[in-house]
Amino acid sequence: MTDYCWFEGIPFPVLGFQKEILKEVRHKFVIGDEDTIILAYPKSGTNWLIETVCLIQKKGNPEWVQSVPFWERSPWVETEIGYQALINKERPRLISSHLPFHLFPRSFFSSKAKMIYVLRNPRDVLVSGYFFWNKTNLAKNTESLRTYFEWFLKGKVPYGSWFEHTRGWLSMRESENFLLLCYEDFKKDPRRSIEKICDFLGKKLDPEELDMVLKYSSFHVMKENKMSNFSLLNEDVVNEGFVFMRKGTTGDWKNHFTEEQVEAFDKVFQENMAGFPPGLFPWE
Ligand code: PPS
Repeated sequence: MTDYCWFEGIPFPVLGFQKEILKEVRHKFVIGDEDTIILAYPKSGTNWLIETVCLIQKKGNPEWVQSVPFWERSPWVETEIGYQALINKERPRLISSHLPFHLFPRSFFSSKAKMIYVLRNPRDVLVSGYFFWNKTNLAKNTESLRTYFEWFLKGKVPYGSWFEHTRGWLSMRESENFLLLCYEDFKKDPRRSIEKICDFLGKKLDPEELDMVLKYSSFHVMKENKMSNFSLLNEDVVNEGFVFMRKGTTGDWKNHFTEEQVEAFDKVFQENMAGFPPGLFPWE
């Protein structure tokens, strides 16, 4: 694929996106108070969270996550298919999105809908994105991590700049209806993160139910679940060698960045994120 679907200066994937729909999503889509939204910059753990929330809703019973693809359980509001599905879906709805703050449905900002936002070390997001987008026909491909690294720092990757995206959404971190989760914390202590999500959503699970949520949302179980591991994606979207459930670890960037890239990344991070308390970013 050669380019993107550009909307308001943000590059979106070329398949499944339309400017008219992106516009409509922002201005016309109505989010209800009872809806739950899962939001993340791409490659931050969105699908892990979708699986977890679905399992929490079913008290750990895996039947739903094993029989319905994740994009039907929690459609992406900004995609053509997801938008249509959500308009016709009964409420309360689970809604996924990677949209930046300023392009998200405006109705959300005057609603009581709950949003869970996942943040991940952008260095790992970069590496994950490099391996993902290059094996799809959704975005501009590059064979070299060096080039992808440059595109990422300039925001010339799907959904634009990580820095702008993150700054936008972090502005909501004190809001009552906003839960900030970190991929790294989720990895370190998944039980604690699941408990946090349950508290936020007002769901009470007994210890056995929580064990089931832990089990069925684990990397290895999700990797085998064809409703969650992207193996149902059409061949016109993905290329040979595509693996969605790639590593599921923290710090993989250390295996890929050169010393020069480590320094260049730190510099851009400092320039862009200096105003935030360092404790917000719990990664090494
Ligand atoms: S997407 O395509 O933008 O919606 O991708 P997203 O789901 O946000 O992120 C994909 C990365 O999340 C990892 N992943 C997990 N890690 C740990 N545990 C579980 N259960 C899990 N499920 C998905 C997935 O492997 C991608 O990260 P990388 O680093 O590429 O492995």
